[in-house]
Amino acid sequence: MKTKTKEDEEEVKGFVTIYDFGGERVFYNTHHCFMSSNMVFVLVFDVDMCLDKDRSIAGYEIAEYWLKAIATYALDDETRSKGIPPIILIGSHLDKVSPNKTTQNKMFAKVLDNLQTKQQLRLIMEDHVQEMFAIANLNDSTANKDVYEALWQKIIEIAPLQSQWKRTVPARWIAMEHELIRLKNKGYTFF
Ligand SMILES: Nc1nc2c(ncn2[C@@H]2O[C@H](COP(=O)(O)OP(=O)(O)OP(=O)(O)O)[C@@H](O)[C@H]2O)c(=O)[nH]1
Ligand SMILES: [Mg+2]
Repeated sequence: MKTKTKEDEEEVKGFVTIYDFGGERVFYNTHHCFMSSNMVFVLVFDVDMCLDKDRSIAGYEIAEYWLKAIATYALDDETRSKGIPPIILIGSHLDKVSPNKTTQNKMFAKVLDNLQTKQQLRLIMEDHVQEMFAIANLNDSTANKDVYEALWQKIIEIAPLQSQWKRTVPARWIAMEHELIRLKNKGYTFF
């Protein structure tokens, strides 16, 4: 991705690594291999599920599980109070809640309020959540282009909240990363 941090700066090319976590319980044991405080978390949860009386408990439990899991990666009180690691919260399935945008936003706010009735979750959200987006038809890749643009902008804006931002790393690591990307682009697969 190309970006610039200041108005008068030249655009620079940056690499973004995206991990899409398997959300099902069976994958929970693998998450610690990938999760760290050096990430921007985009946490997507199903708002319609939280509002559906038959699935509501599970819906809230999933959001709660992830918020608590991410919060364990705050290194200490100081980094936590700075919002490290940062979270962007996304509510999906809003088309199923209502066709009306105002109602969708209202219901998203209601679910967020319900989540925050637990003090522990409220504190986690206050510390780590940097932005929230309510999205309808997330499954339709032709819709919501403006929201996705805003989401990328937000990710860039809060990237400095990653715990290792601007820390020096050995040049050999960068060289190795470039080599891995080169091989991947040539079609090699790694297991
Ligand atoms: N109507 C509607 N369907 C959605 C929306 N977002 C996702 N879906 C559907 O919900 C189902 C689950 O979506 P996924 O993107 O696979 O969800 P996931 O959380 O990545 O699931 P795992 O990878 O299994 O953890 C799919 O059938 C999607 O098409 C939405 O905003 N509205
Ligand atoms: Mg998935």
